[in-house]
Amino acid sequence: MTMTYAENLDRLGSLVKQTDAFIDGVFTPSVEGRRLDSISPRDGAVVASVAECDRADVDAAVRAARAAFEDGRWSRRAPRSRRRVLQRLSRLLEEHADELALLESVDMGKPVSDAIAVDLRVSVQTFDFYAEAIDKTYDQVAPTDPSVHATITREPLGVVGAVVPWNFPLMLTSWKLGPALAAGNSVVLKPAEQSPLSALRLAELAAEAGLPDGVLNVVPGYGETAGAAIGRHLDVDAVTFTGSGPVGREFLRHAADSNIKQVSLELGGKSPQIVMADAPDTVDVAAAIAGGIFFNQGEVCSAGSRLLVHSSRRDELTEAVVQAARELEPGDPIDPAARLGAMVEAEHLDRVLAYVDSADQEGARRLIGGGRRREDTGGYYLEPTVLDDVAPTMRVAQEEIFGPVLTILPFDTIEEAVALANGTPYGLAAAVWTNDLSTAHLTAKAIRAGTVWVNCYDASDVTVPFGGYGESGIGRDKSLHALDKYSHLKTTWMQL
Ligand code: TXE
Repeated sequence: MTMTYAENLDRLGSLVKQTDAFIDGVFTPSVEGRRLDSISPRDGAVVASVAECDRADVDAAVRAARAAFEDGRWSRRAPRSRRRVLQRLSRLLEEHADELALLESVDMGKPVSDAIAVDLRVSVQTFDFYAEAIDKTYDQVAPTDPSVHATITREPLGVVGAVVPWNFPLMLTSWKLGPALAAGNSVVLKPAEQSPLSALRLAELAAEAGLPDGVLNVVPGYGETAGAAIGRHLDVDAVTFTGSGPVGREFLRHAADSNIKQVSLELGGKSPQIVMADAPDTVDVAAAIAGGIFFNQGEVCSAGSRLLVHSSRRDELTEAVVQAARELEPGDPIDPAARLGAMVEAEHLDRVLAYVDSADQEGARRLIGGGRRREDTGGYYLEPTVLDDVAPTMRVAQEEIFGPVLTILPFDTIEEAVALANGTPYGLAAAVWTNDLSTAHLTAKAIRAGTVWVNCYDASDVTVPFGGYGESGIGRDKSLHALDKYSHLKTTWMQL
């Protein structure tokens, strides 16, 4: 990354290139002509006015996606040919990484350095991975009686509706689009109303890469209108969603009430970071724990929001984590020096502040944070916050806050730690810090979560699945396993 703060400020005026919906290969206003303002959390100013799609636009997008799917312009292409297009898209994302990172940062408030180092790097890798995978994936012949020949082949599902949130707009989009497109599906994508810009630019780059018209359609709009229209649509074969639990439930209801479309859900968590008595050096652990909760302003589904600490390590670790929080000052997200950005929108900032208030009222002790910062900018900045004396039943210990708020709960035995770790309806991720091999293995096995980190936090790679147990959702993103959720398995019997 070579960008400077001054250059980024300079580029803002000419940054936004596409603001209309993308349907059947054409950027187009919404049918009703309505528009929604995308507000930048860095200063509360309007970044762009974007087409606000509703049911009629979703209908048009699904029609285009269906037509593209049925005529085979993408779905029946040789996998090798799909590979080339997706690889070109990956190269284009790489070439435009600075621009896309800045767009992401302005639109939703994350530090631009993180957008480069994480969001763009991962998006590029994700398209590359599925491009590379798709012409190396073989179908199967079943080990049946020799008098018959039974094959198990994969077929694309058809039209996939992808509804994504605002915390990693481009990265989560690539987690859905990579495998869905590689497998031959057509997609109707609804970005979050808070962060529609990178998806529109992605669509433009996909067309430049050679993705045929109609295969990827982008319908910016609100959840209750455009999102629900995707969920209820009779001609959408599957919905892949990342977002809140209540909306995940809505999609299950929509599927039941419409065409039993396949639904996969990634719904967040309340992930524990368990520090055993024999954990490694406190300074290292504290730095990782702070990163695990404060990265991306805590607006991370796998944020390590509960620190479960053995009583013997409590005082030293608490002090070190508070010190790490003290060193993290929110800054203008488009300044490459910023390590902590702005909360996505005013309503969300209020929601997080209300959680901190609830902790005060329920008797938790605020060690640091909980206050707004940089209010004079008009942006939505919040100090990193650490809460001690948290009881497992408090709201801040049970519910996803989705902000830079760490809760501390002590324990005395490993059994107690595991019970606390498993004591929420979620099961997305967890970390265990210990120098004892058996403790590491036994705890990792006992925790009900889709990902368990040992002596690290947030380690991530496109090669491993990501998703949750319990109310954290259904299905997995990433890895070769994600191809399964965008493919039908067909059995064909031949009597010989
Ligand atoms: O999520 P929503 P919000 C959690 C996190 C956060 C809370 C609320 O705890 O504080 O959810 O965030 C679309 N039918 N996560 O309100 O509403 C919406 O337009 C169809 C966890 O932003 O779930 C957007 O595109 N779609 C999380 C997407 O759903 C609907 C990431 C997500 O918005 C809809 C984000 C409806 N009725 C929030 N209502 C994670 N798992 O990482 C909304 N949408």
